[in-house]
Amino acid sequence: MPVTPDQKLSIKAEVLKNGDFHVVARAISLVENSGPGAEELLKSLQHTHVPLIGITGPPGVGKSTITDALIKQFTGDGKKLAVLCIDPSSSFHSGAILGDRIRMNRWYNNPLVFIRSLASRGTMGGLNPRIFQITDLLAHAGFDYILIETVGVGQTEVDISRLADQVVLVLVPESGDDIQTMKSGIMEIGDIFVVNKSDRPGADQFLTSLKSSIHYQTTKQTDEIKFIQTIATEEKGIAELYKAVMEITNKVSPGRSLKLLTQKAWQLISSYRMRDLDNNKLYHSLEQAAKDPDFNIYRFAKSVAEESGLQKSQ
Ligand SMILES: Nc1nc2c(ncn2[C@@H]2O[C@H](COP(=O)(O)OP(=O)(O)O)[C@@H](O)[C@H]2O)c(=O)[nH]1
Ligand SMILES: [Mg+2]
Repeated sequence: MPVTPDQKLSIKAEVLKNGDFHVVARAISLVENSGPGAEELLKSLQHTHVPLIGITGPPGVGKSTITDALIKQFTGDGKKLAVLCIDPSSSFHSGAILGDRIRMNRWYNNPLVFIRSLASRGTMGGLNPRIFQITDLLAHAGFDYILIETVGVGQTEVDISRLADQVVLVLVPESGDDIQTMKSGIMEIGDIFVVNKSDRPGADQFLTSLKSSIHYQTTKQTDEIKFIQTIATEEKGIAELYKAVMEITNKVSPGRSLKLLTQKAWQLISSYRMRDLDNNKLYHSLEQAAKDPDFNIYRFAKSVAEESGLQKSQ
C-alpha cells in the first residue's frame, strides 16, 4: 500500500519508546508544530514521571556553563538525560545561543545526552507553549532526567516552578542589588540557590546575606533550601550541586507531584477550550450581538464559554 505523507510523518508511541534520538527530535517538531498525528501520539503516551530539573536565573549568570558541567556529572553516573534550552525567540540567532552551542557541542554525539533548543515564543513567561507536551514525550522516550535551562527575566522564571520538580536558581555575587529590585516571586521558586562566579569578589558576603534574608522571601521550609557556591568555568562546586539535585530528586513529595500534574491538566484543559475559539468567528458573532441594545460583553463572553463547554462534554 502506498504510504501517504501523513503516515510518513506520524510517529507511534511504541517507536518513540525506543528512545532513538532522531525519532525523539521528530516527535518534538511534530508536537511543536501541531503536525498530523501529534494529538494521537500524545494521547497514546504512557504516563511516566521523570524528574524534571529547572535551571533558571538572570541572563549571563552562567546557567549554560552549569548545565554543561552538570551533564558531565549525570553522564558520568551513566544517566540518560534530555536537556532543553529555552531562549527568548528574539535572541534566537544571538551570540549567547551560539556560545551555548559551541559549549554543548561536545555532547552532541554522546548516546546518553539529547539536547534541544526551543524558542519561548514569548508565551507562558519564559517557556515554550508546548513545553508540557515536549517533556511528556521525553519522559515516554525513556530519559532518566530532564534538565531545562530557561532564561529568567523579571517575573518569567516563575513559570518553571509550575513544571519542574525542583528549581535551581542561579545568581552571582553582583546579584545583591538585583534581588532588591527583582519582582517578588523569583526568590520563592528556588529549591537550590547557586552563587556562581564565586571566583569574583563578594561571593562569601553575598551568600551570607542571601541565607539570612531567605526567610522573608520564601514560603518553603527554609531548612529544605540548599545553598551552593560554584565556579562553573572551573567545574568547582558542581559535584556538590549534583549531589543536592539528587537528594531533592529522591524526596519530592507526592503532594508536589500532584500539584504539578494539576497545573498541567489546567493548562491543557484551557488550551482545549480555547482551541475552538476562532477570532474571526468571534468578530462576526460580536458584529451581530453588539447591535442589540441590551448587549453586555460579560454576558456575551459567558454564553460563548458555556457553549464551548457544552460542546466539549457531548
Ligand atoms: N568568572 C566566571 N565566569 C563564568 C563562570 N561561569 C560562567 N562564566 C562566564 O559567564 C558568561 C555567561 O555564561 P553562560 O553560561 O552563557 O550564562 P547564561 O546566560 O546564564 O546561560 C560566559 O562567558 C561564561 O564563561 C564562573 O564561575 N566564573
Ligand atoms: Mg544560557
